[in-house]
Amino acid sequence: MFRTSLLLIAALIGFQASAATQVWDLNNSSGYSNSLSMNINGITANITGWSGTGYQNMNQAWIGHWSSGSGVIHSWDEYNSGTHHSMDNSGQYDAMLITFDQEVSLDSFSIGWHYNDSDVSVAAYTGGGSVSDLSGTSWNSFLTSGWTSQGSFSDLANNTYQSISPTVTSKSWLIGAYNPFIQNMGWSTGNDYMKLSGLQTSYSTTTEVPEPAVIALFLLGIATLAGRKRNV
Ligand SMILES: [Ca+2]
Ligand SMILES: [Ca+2]
Repeated sequence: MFRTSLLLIAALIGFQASAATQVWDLNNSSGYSNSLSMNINGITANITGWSGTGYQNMNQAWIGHWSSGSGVIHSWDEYNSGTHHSMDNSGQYDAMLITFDQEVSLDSFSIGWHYNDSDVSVAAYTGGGSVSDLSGTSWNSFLTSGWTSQGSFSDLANNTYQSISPTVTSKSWLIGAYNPFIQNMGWSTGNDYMKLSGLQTSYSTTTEVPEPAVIALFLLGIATLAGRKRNV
């Protein structure tokens, strides 16, 4: 009886879901670094750059911070060769690995600058846990290493958030210049040059919402029944 009552009380407690959202600003002009760390309301994001030709293992690249967004630079040649200081797919496929300290939904992103074409691929790590190093992975083995495509987006406009509609939440996300190894859309490659200027993430919070009046009435009923039983 007591156990059944507890279960019934639990059923009367509601759960109210709400979403906390975060906007990560990748516009700054601090130069370039091995990684970029940010914190919003206790959530941390660590961003690293990765580049690879396709069949060889990727190498970590620098993140370049510019006033119109951040780019991925995998060599001094790239640093010094104009448009390649962006996140591009000319020569090598560049991408940013964003690792959060909790599972989030990557809901949208924006670019602040592009040259020529502006096509992007997005993936989420669905292998459990998180990933902060892609050095043992090639783009060719990417989808068999726990990563799942979350869509490709073409002809992006500057300073406009593009929705992603992800199918999962994850601690690790990847966003890169259009990459057919992530999702083959048949689009042109070698001509996409972009700087990533912003990310929007969210996570859901659930709060227990007891319904006091209903529970009080229910407990009163139980007490009355128990009293009757004793009196029999
Ligand atoms: Ca680059
Ligand atoms: Ca393209």
